[in-house]
Amino acid sequence: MGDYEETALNLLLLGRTQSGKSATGNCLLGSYEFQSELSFRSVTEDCRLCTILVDNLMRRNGKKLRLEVKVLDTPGYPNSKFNKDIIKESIQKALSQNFKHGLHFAIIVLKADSPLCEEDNQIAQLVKGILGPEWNDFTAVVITHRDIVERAHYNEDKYLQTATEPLQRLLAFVQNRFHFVNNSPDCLKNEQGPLLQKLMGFVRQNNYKVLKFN
Ligand SMILES: Nc1nc2c(ncn2[C@@H]2O[C@H](COP(=O)(O)OP(=O)(O)O)[C@@H](O)[C@H]2O)c(=O)[nH]1
Ligand SMILES: [Mg+2]
Repeated sequence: MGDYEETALNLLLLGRTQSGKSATGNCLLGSYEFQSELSFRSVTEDCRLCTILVDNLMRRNGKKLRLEVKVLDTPGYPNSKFNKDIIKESIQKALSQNFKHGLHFAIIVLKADSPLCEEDNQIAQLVKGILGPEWNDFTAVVITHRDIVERAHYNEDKYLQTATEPLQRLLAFVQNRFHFVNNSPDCLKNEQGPLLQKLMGFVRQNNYKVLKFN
């Protein structure tokens, strides 16, 4: 135990149905814990927590860092079955049950080829409703389906220049904390490290602050 420095990374996944929330959860965990599949309706009906220990990500203070990654997956929003109040209530309950030491980041998951429009910018409203007035200090954006972007021969920066006004505003609000992932099955292991390292960088920039509930 003395060989390791231990730290936690507590994350909440939010986004539309089929944006790739559960697949991003699996990428963060480096294994297939969450059910992720193609569907016309919302697949994930309840909030679900998964935890994993990651030992080989980085070093801190001359010791290996042992990272306890906790990921809370949530039903898609807007949802084909439940209204906003029910979704919000179930997420808030799960947050206070599972993250007693606080949350590092809520991650808004967006699919690279689904533009964030004014009408469906409700996701930012939901995050605000759940996290409160400091929401933008504790929010990051993960853009899935990077493979689509690559197939179109865009690099990430050039692709973001094509982003809609609501997405550009959201990214500015969250101080440009974003990361592109490719959650295709053969990429899971390669994508986990860069994603976790990026998030740990955001945590450091935030001076390891957490958002507490209750
Ligand atoms: N090609 C590709 N498929 C993805 C990616 N992320 C998610 N998917 C697929 O998109 C579908 C929906 O993903 P899922 O994680 O279930 O979405 P959720 O409803 O937001 O939880 C699944 O078939 C995933 O395999 C990605 O980065 N690239
Ligand atoms: Mg899901």
